[in-house]
Amino acid sequence: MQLFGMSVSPYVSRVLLVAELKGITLHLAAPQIDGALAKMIERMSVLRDNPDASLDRIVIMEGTPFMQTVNPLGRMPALEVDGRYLGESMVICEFLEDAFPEPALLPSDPFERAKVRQLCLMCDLYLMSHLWPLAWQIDPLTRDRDTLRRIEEDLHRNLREIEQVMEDGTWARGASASLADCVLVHSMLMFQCTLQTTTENLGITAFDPEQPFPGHPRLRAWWSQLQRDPVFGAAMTRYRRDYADLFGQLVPDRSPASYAIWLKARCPRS
Ligand SMILES: N[C@@H](CCC(=O)N[C@@H](CS)C(=O)NCC(=O)O)C(=O)O
Repeated sequence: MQLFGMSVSPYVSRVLLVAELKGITLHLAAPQIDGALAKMIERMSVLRDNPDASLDRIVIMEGTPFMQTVNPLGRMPALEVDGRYLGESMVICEFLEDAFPEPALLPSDPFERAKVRQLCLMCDLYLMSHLWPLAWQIDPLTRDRDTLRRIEEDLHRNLREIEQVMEDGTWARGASASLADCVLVHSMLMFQCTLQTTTENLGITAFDPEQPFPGHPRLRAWWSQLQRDPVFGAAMTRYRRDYADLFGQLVPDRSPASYAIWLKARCPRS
């Protein structure tokens, strides 16, 4: 089995973590990624010379003929299984759960299974929807304090809602790691890494690396316990390193202005 995508994608890294917990060997392939990165760097230099240049929407692998063959949306991840392809990270995670039941990452009780799925869906549908609007606020030229405050309020509301579905203890739900932990941890990391590219985390305290999740004690306890777990802790370190490597390639001077150019090159607002 091969997984197509890059580990900095929280959708890709959740699948990698599920595979690791189950002891499955999953080869990670990032087809055409070097060409796509070179193209991105070229687009960034066009934008630096001509900030008003209008560029088509391109994202790292989306739209490449290969990715569209393996996933109609052209998005990562896609999983290859005996020459067949599967898209959507949650579907891939559940496929791995069905095909490799041990150790179980969904509880056996149907209601509890549903609660784990509820957490995954809440994360993808609501929390993750704030990521790009937040990233756009990194551009100091177009930053809008009101928008930023609104996003922060929404984030705290979503975190509170997620916390209400979680349980006290080491894991998000139940007595052992589940799909919910794999999904939540990488989404939270993506927010944290994105905000850490800015000074003072853009003033958003929710994902502060030193004091994360203020006002969300259950999430806070969960996060610190996960960091101490050998598999989750190592996955968190790996994700942070991979994000820093990619960001370092694309925005070597790490300035907010260059980051804004990167955003524009990656995902121009039409
Ligand atoms: N719902 C999808 C979302 C996947 C997704 O949006 N992936 C992003 C990367 S984080 C992507 O492939 N974007 C296009 C690109 O970067 O080329 C899933 O869970 O698999």
